[in-house]
Amino acid sequence: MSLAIISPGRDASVWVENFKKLDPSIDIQVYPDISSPEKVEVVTLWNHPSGILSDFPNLKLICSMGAGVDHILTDESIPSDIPITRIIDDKLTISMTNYVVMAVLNHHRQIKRYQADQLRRIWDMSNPEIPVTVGVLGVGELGGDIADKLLNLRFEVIGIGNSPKENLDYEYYFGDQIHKFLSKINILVCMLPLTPETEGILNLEFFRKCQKGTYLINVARGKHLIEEDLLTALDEGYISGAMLDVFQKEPLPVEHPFWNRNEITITPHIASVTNPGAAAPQIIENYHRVQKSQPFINQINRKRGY
Ligand code: OXD
Repeated sequence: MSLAIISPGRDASVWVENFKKLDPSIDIQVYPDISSPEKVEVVTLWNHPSGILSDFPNLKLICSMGAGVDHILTDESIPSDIPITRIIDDKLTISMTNYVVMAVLNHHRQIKRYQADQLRRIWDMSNPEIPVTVGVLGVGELGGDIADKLLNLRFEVIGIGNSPKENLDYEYYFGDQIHKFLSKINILVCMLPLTPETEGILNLEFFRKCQKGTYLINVARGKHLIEEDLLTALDEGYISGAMLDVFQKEPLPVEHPFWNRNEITITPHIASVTNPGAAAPQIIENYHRVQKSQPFINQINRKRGY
């Protein structure tokens, strides 16, 4: 039995090191040097070449190397009965929450305005805070933590998801109440998983339901956003600015119009980066569970897509 690592363009050696530390006996094959595909029962993936998993006739488990699994589910050649797991890790959650808290605070305390004032030596004490109500679109593992932490900082927070939830300390909507949700908030944080239902959800029709001046934070996936619609929504005033960590195409092409828009702050998909040291134990635990035919940890629901 062996574990294959397939993450083209990423350094796999740090993963191998962490896996070996946890289980020195494990046989690991790293793509593209897979010499015995028939021995591979577990694969761990990040942006694998589509279709490649059909090379492994004895595959029993697919592990994402990150929190998201959309990069796996878009490969239609993967048989529907193979379980898929993802990484759930406190460090990932903390980084993501800190990033969003930073983005909310930067907007609320107008850091761009004061940076521009500094350049022009302007001392302007008027209106130092923008009053905000933060809407979190998707309050799962990561979005739920963001909502809780913002609430602890005494922000007004409203969540929305696709199923009813109980015992939340903030107002929560589900189902088709998006209109009501958007009419109450002026910072929108997209934390949705990427599925066929959520792809392109941040589009012009959606933005036109927002209160004028809403600030957008997207740390989920670039494909949630129709990028040219954001430019129109900025021009129309529905969106006043955005902090974006994810893009339709990454790295963001140098000629992309977002680079020239002062209202948009860009970071290069660093909001929350998987730490192999923290993620490896979950993958090795699941590898051992394949050997013992036990249920997996952090398995996603393939029908739901997350
Ligand atoms: C992830 C990511 O899903 O890095 O882990 O985006």
